Amino acid sequence: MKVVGESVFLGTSVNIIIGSHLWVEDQSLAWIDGQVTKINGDEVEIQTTHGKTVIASFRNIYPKDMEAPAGGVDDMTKLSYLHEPGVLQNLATRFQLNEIYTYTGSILIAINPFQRLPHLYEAHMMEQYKGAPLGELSPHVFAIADVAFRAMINDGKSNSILVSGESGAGKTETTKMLMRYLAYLGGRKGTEGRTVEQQVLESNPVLEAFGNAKTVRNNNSSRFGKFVELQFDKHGRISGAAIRTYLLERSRVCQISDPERNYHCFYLLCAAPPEEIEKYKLGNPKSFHYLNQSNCYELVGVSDAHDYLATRRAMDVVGISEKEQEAIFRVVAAILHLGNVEFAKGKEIDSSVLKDDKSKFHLQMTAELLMCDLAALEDALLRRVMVTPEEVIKRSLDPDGATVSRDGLAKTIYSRLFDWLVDKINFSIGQDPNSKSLIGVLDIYGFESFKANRLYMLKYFRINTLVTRFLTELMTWGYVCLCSFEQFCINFTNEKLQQHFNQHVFKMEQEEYTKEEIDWSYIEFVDNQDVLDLIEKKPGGIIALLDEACMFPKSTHETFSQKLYQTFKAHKRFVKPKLSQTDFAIAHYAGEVQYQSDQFLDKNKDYGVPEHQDLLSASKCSFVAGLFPALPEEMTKSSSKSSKFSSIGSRFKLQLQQLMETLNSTEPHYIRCVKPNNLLRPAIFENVNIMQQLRCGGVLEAIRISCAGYPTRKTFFEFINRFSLLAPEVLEGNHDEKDACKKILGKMGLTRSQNTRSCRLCNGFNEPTVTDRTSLSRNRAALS
Ligand code: AD9
Ligand code: MG
Repeated sequence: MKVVGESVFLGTSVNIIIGSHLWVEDQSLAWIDGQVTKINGDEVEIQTTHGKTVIASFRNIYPKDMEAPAGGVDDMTKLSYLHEPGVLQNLATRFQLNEIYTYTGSILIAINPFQRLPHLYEAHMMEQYKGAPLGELSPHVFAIADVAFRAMINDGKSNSILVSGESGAGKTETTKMLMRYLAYLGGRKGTEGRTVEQQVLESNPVLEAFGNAKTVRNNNSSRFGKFVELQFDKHGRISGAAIRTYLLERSRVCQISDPERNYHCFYLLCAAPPEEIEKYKLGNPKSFHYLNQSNCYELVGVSDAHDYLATRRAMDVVGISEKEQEAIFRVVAAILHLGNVEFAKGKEIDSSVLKDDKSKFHLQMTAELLMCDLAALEDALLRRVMVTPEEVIKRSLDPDGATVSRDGLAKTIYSRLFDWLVDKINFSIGQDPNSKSLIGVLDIYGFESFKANRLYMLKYFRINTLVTRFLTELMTWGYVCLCSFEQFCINFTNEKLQQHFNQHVFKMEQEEYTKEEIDWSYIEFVDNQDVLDLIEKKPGGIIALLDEACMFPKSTHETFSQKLYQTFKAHKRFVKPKLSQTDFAIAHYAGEVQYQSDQFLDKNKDYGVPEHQDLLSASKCSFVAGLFPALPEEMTKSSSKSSKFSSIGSRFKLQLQQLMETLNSTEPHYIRCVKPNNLLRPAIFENVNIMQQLRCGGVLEAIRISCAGYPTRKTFFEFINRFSLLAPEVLEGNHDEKDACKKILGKMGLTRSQNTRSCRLCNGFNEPTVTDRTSLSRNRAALS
């Protein structure tokens, strides 16, 4: 047949003829396949398999591999044509067969099946993956954990596994699976009692009860980031662990939007056995303001009563005593009662009083449960101490001010409680000071570009519930973007992790080739250092300017936004949206995100209200007092009775820096979780949605590099160590390692021409310019 056109993809030329099978872009399906029926100059007419006739230019069509295996390939680098539609098609084919895991080189892509697939995780599967070389068995999280474990044992180096993906993509489930497998490898078999690994595993349900909630994207969404460090002794047994958490979403404690829920623990406690309900004067969750802002109380397939008991059992395992558990749930109950305290206008201007007897009852319950003084609690909610150069005065708060004070107290108590749990778990699991190697597992929120709070909209747009519901719906589907400070921090995290990914996969790869003088057609990637500078540079970055604004009493979000516009008017990653005077947008690596600055100042301030601090540090309950340790005298003196400002943004930045330092000292492994649909249902594969996630996660770039590069490297010495048994004679009197390696290869009949390979990303074939060191590694596979 006559060749009449040529398409170029990823640098490769492909001939197009009438009848060629192709992929062409489609708005609703991302890619659609079809056959060429006509060619007119630069354009082709395609009859798609969906019965459409489409005209497309050569630039926008990609060849379809008609010989691709029916079940897809388990490693994308094995695809004959490496392009977006090929990758998508491969994932879709596998997903249909419930093959949810696929490699792209050494990166694992995990598509959330939204259904239990028990056969994948049974004990015999763990047995199978133990020690199996990567790629020998079907792709699996166990295989990645196994590689990390072997690398740690063999090289004595710390490893980390970074699990990423958007909300609901399956990060936490994947993390739990990884930890189960590592506990299996590094556990003490047959040991009685609470072992380190049991405690590590049981820390999950405890932290989930207090740090997870139902959101529109995930019924069990982690509202905090988590890095679990498993420490191993020299025999490869788990000898300690440390859990670090990041940025718990505090606002959820007092503000939820339909159809989301507050943290699970509140509902669990409301479903506790009757004696406890009676003791804490609880009852129907619908009677509590912090829970009834949403109409969602129950989760399909979840029994809160069962989970309450399971959480208590898990608490036993992680070493939280019966007495401490009682105090924890007493504090949870106190927060619910506190939320029901309402305020009305007082006699004096701008003052407030308790609204009614119901409020008085709840205030009394709060004081009883927190074991603090009732009058002091009321005072702490209704009045603020003001320090002027002349005197210390008590200023009354109006009902709005008192409500803010109440919510502030609830948030502070809850976040202290969460931090206490993390500290307690860490303390009781214990650290191994002698451990030389660890495996870190990171489960942290993915990039967010479309989230907003319904209450926020009600407050700021003064629109009715129906409209809000509609807008929420749109936001869920990604059509309306209203991002606030939390998303800013989350996206900042993802920029950091993306840079880590870039540096590891791309830069290091390129540098290595340059060092070895390998002819390497440089693959371009977008470096995001400029976005990071925009956010975190000190001085002058957005976080620094925000801190400055927070410390200056007259600042408002308007003045803060103006400062941003002025400072970054020429920054190519900063955008001032046309239709707003206070929003700003950042061109993130994964796309542009518009942030609403309205609440940035408030959310960045981590007020420690001294009245709240004093009240609770004087609690008769040692647990509650322990959550609010008295500040050292000099600190109390220097700040007098004013609210102390500490910046959440800067603290988070520091935490991230520390995390990056830890990660940089480890050998990383990546798992990219993908959410196949927004309905959270099995067997639905939404092409456009998935394509976007693959782009955001750098998966397509990673495919390019793994395929074009040389993924495994061994030194001559390692090669000889491993393969000299095939030709022991070459070592006799031979002191040149390189020469010895050549001879081993020669004896096995592997000549240099066999060491070169076709590179589907470059034009034609690689020249045999690969250095011996690298080509030897290729032959390792051939030899074994
Ligand atoms: V979030 O950012 O914390 O909101 P994650 O952590 O990415 O999110 P999660 O692991 O919680 O998502 O998974 C969401 C839900 O998907 C789970 O509750 C399971 O119902 C479901 N899921 C995820 N992975 C698997 C799996 N491998 N097998 C079966 C799964 N179900
Ligand atoms: Mg999670």
